[in-house]
Amino acid sequence: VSHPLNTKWTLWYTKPAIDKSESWSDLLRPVTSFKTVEEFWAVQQNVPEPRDLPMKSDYHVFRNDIRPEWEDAANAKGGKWSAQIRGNKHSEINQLWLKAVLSVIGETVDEDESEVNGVVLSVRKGNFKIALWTKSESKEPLQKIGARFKKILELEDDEHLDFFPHSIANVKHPQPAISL
Ligand code: M7G
Repeated sequence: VSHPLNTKWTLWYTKPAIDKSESWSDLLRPVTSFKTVEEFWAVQQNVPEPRDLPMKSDYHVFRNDIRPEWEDAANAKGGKWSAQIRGNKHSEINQLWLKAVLSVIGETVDEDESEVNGVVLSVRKGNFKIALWTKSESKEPLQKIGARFKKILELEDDEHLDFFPHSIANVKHPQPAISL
């Protein structure tokens, strides 16, 4: 028996740059796609878990043929709900990432299935980040999705979930458009 997901999803990986000659497009690659719950678990069991990924790498899980880039037409007018995972939660990062991915591919984070394009894990110096990428930056639907995502990530009240439109992706110290 196989349980189809609403859409096909692709896992992408950004490998860390070895030197500055390597550009973003040299580093980002699709790993594999899945269309059913069973295929997802097979992928999950065969790729390294977040805690075993190298510094400066990312996982991206994106819907259909959407590339995990600001420039993709599906992302261009959207943004991301982004959370830093505190150091004392690093032992839980594998579980938190799994919960985030399940909420996205199971469509539980967005009841209308229309706003969510994908989810990203970033391994950075001293912290992990998890971000939910949305199709639009219109505030009304985003609030609901953000509130739900904050629960899924088990963030405390004093831990922020911040929304950044992709239009400011190149700003040095961007201010979030919304903060929950
Ligand atoms: P990041 O991972 O969003 O930020 O981008 P962080 O490392 O501060 O967490 C890091 C760098 O990767 C950016 O400065 C860009 O050079 C490149 N990069 C990341 N993303 C998501 C994109 C993208 O969507 N398009 C392009 N062109 N470059 C990107």
